[in-house]
Amino acid sequence: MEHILQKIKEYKRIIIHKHIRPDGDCYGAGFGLKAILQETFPEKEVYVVGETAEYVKFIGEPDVIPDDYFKGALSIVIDTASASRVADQRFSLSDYVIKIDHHIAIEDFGNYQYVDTTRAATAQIILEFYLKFKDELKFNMKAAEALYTGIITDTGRFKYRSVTADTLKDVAFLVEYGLDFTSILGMLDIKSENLLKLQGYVLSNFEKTPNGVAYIKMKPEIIEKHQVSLEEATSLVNELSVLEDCPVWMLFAEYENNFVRGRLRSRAPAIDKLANKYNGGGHKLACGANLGDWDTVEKLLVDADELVREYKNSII
Ligand SMILES: [Mn+2]
Repeated sequence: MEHILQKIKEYKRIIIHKHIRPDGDCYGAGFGLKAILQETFPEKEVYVVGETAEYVKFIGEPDVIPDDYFKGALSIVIDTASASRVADQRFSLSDYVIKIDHHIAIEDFGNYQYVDTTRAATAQIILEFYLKFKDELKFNMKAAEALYTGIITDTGRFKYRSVTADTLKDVAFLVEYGLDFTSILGMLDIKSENLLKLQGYVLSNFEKTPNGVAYIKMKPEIIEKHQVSLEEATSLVNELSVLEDCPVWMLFAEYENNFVRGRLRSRAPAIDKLANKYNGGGHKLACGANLGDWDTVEKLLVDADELVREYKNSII
């Protein structure tokens, strides 16, 4: 972390990169870091690049910057395990690249990497970065709101096993700082009527494998019929998290060029190896998989079903 602070001090222009298909954590960590750096070093230029995400857009608006801004700049890539998932690939034009992440490392990239898989969110790492250098860095309410949003979205509102006492101690700082966490939770819970109806569709139309993998195929025609974004539609994966006999649940959808991806979730058996087999990865209990077509979904479901069968046998 000393090295990261050193590099931040060294560069005049700092560009923060989210990952493609941004989530609450990369938004929160990115805009949280931006707020801290802008508050501390008003003479520096700090940008956050990459796509927008509708449900967390209250945190900040990504910057659109020309190619020549990258020359001589410091790029900080957050919450992204592999180079191909970095939103705005122009980080390769930067002078120095730092990766800050909490995912299981699947690929080395950049000049310096700070990866801590014991942290529930990248936003938590950014908060700890601030707390470590409290005497040198400044903080503001924008940073507090962004980092809190990152932490609660990546922990399912402090529900996942990734939460530790440290997570709560770190967040205690935000509460002491005066953060209105109730209003942030309220903003995150708001859903459009269309999305609420799609939620109803998911609950009525999910399927199950024989041993207990619950899944929903979020086909393009369903998304179109409900007039929601792909991002909103795929955010419904955890609607299936509460089924008593299904410790693993998944959502599949078509992305660009009809490429099928899956969101894989588990409350007990580790699924990261399964995700690796299907060109994906992430955390032990929450992964993405790059499947390509719907036939491959069927293959993954067979493997996932076997994984759940073995898991259920192991606990009897
Ligand atoms: Mn994250």
